Amino acid sequence: MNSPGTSKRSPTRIDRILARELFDSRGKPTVEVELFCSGGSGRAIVPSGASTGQYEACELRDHDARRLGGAGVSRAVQNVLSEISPRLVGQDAADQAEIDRVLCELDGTVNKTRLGANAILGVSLAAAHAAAAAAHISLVDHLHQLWKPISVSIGLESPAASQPTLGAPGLPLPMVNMISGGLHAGQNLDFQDFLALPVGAPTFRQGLEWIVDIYHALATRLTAAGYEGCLVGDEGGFGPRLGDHEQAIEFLLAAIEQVGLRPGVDVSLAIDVAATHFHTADGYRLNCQRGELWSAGQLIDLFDRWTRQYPIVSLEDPLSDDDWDGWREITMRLGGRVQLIGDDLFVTNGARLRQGVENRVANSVLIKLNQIGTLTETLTTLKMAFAAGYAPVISARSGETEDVTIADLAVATGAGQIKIGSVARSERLAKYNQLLRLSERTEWNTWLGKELWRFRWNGAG
Ligand code: 2PG
Ligand code: MG
Repeated sequence: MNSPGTSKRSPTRIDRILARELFDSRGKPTVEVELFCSGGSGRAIVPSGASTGQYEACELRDHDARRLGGAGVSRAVQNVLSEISPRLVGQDAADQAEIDRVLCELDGTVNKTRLGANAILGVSLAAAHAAAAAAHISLVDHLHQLWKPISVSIGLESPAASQPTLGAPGLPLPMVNMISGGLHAGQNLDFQDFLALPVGAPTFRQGLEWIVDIYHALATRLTAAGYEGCLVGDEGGFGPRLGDHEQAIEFLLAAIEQVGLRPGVDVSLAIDVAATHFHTADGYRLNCQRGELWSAGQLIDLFDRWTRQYPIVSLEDPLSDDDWDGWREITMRLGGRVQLIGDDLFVTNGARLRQGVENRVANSVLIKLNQIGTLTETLTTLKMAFAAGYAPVISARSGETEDVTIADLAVATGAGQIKIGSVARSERLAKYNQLLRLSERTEWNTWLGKELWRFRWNGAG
């Protein structure tokens, strides 16, 4: 019994919240939040994108040119300390929905421009880590408990949504960046990521080992061909100055074959086109094509041809985030046989995803926590994707840290796919390594990659 005058305190009661400015994998300042409950503490570091969509939640930076090129996040840190902390101390960190509701209400803007989505997400995720620690359970267990009861109805449910395996926990198929262009590598390729997917692997670990072998074979081939094979982009993928996009695809296919694997059967390809960043008022400007302006229709024709000619099973942001007509057309033409992922298009935002479902645009959605700014909103968008039959892909950002939360999130929600970057650089490997650790536990090690039979390429469409 408690002595008079004291009441028994819940282990998940928030006692204190700290925040600090740290640095991400590009050497840019970012926010870390550390949240202390009576029974345990947790912390989270917020990532940052380069090819960001215009509809993303606000990443609050200082814009004070006297320090760190204006990229400092001391205002966001201060917002955690002086506004968010006093409001949340005493609350229950285990009640994630309430924490996130309070955070959104306190901010009071549509895109979290007042306090900053970087401040808000840091607190939201640190609360989840602390609640798990205070309850003496792992983060993946805690996230699964948060995930299960979330229910959404968008009135557009697909029959696929009733499949029992969807959203059950398990290990995701990794979509691994091999060759980088666009804003991530600074060389001449317009399209951002050329990725490999170990769709025929019998286990997650085997799939990752294949990818590591392919990565090293690719380095050797690029170097032998006179390209700077070992220079890597922001996500650890190689950034050679190739002549055109087809060359990137051919190099990747040759590397897959070199290690004894079958393109399209064991390992398929994906491209993150990231078209928003080369879209102009007049059309899509392609440096690879001597600066020519292409229409959406011409790009769609190209992707139609490539997805018949090569084992490419997934295209992300093939058109820009405002090109709804182009998106509708590509979905009509390719959507029945190719995964079409909306990243900049949907920005993990439930309202934009709903608009996509209503307009029959895309068939898959990229999920990035910092595009929307709280864990609860992220989980809700993810549930919405399942309900609509849109395949979700959990994704890292090009600016990352040692924080591995997304690995646990992908397993806990059974999202089915994860995109972390390449198999080089520790901010990427930290997350793959966490997935390998989780693969040792029977309750989490269902290999969802095996169920993605649709990613086997049949060469014709
Ligand atoms: C993307 C991501 C990750 P960024 O476009 O999907 O590859 O890049 O974080 O720069 O938006
Ligand atoms: Mg993208």
